[in-house]
Amino acid sequence: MQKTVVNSWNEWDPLKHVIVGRADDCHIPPEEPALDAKVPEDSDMRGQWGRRPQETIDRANELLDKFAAQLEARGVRVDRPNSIDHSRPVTTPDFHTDSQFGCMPPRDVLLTVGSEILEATMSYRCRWFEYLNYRPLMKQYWEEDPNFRHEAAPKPRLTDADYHPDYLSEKIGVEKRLQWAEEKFFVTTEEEPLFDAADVLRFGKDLVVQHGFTTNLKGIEWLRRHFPDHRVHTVNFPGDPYPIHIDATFTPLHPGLILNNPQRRLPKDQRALFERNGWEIVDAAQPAHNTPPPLCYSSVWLSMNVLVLDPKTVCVEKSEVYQAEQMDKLGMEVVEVDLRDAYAFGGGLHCCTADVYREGDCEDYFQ
Ligand code: ABU
Repeated sequence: MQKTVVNSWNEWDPLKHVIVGRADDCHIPPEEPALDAKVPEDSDMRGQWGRRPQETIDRANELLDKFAAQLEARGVRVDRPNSIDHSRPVTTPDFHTDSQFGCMPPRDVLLTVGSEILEATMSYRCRWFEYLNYRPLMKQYWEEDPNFRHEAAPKPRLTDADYHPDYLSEKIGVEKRLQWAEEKFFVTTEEEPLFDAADVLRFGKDLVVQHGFTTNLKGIEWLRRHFPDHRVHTVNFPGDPYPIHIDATFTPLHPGLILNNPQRRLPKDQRALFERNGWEIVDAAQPAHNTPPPLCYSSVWLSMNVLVLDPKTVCVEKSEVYQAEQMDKLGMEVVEVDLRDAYAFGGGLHCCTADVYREGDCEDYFQ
């Protein structure tokens, strides 16, 4: 096998090497502040925790394996994580939680910028050790690629001071949540830097980062200082009552074109950066489903959580027929991937992957 080279500067250049997650030993973690804030109030997940049913793990793994084989058939090298024991509790001097989460989805934990893979701080206690699922791969890449920079952001303490108690109430209501989103009052406080990698979109020299439940302003400032050669832009989406991870909200397809979640509304002043540089922001098609599948944290907008293989080719979940139709109209070749039964394990096609190598260099798309 060819030796690894780590290189990826954006979300659309030709993909040649990727990590695809596994559903092995995935758990629904016990209640904790940041996680509870994300679970919708009418969700079937409220009050449940423990190892996910084996038949759902097997089914999700079957789909993830098939997706990996589809990518390999298109010439993409695929690596898979090594699951740790997610039933083990996490205890630090600052907190305790009775189980962990899983090795899905890698996009939340690993941020690839050029020749660097950065392990995010994370903001859920149950995800504190999640990077360990990927350490065998990081070790291999480090040994094979002399230019690979393996970095880890400072582990956060995740004491109660990291979370606003207002979000701990059983019934908040969507109206109140939307008001808080408008005011940029999220469950995480500014106690210490926090970010999930899936809140970051890479546009070459520019990194666009969502401020929301899983990434705070200090986390964004940490990224700014860590990547001094990049411009880091903060965005937020006041139409999202449960704002975590930017990749079901704002999806660049190739230079000049972004899909936008029509419900979540990027504010006008934040659109300006894209519009004055000639980028078109197109509202995404409606999702094909009215509800997420059972025991799923994510919203129906996983429809737009697509994986771009190159500027003309995109993987779209098979049942998301409206999204596929829109991609076709936008001139993209659509690769259908059956993944809906794996959504519950942490997301869609973009979520369940993490870039290792895309062709191309760091370009400057904005002024
Ligand atoms: N991890 C992406 C989930 C975003 C959403 O629920 O819309």
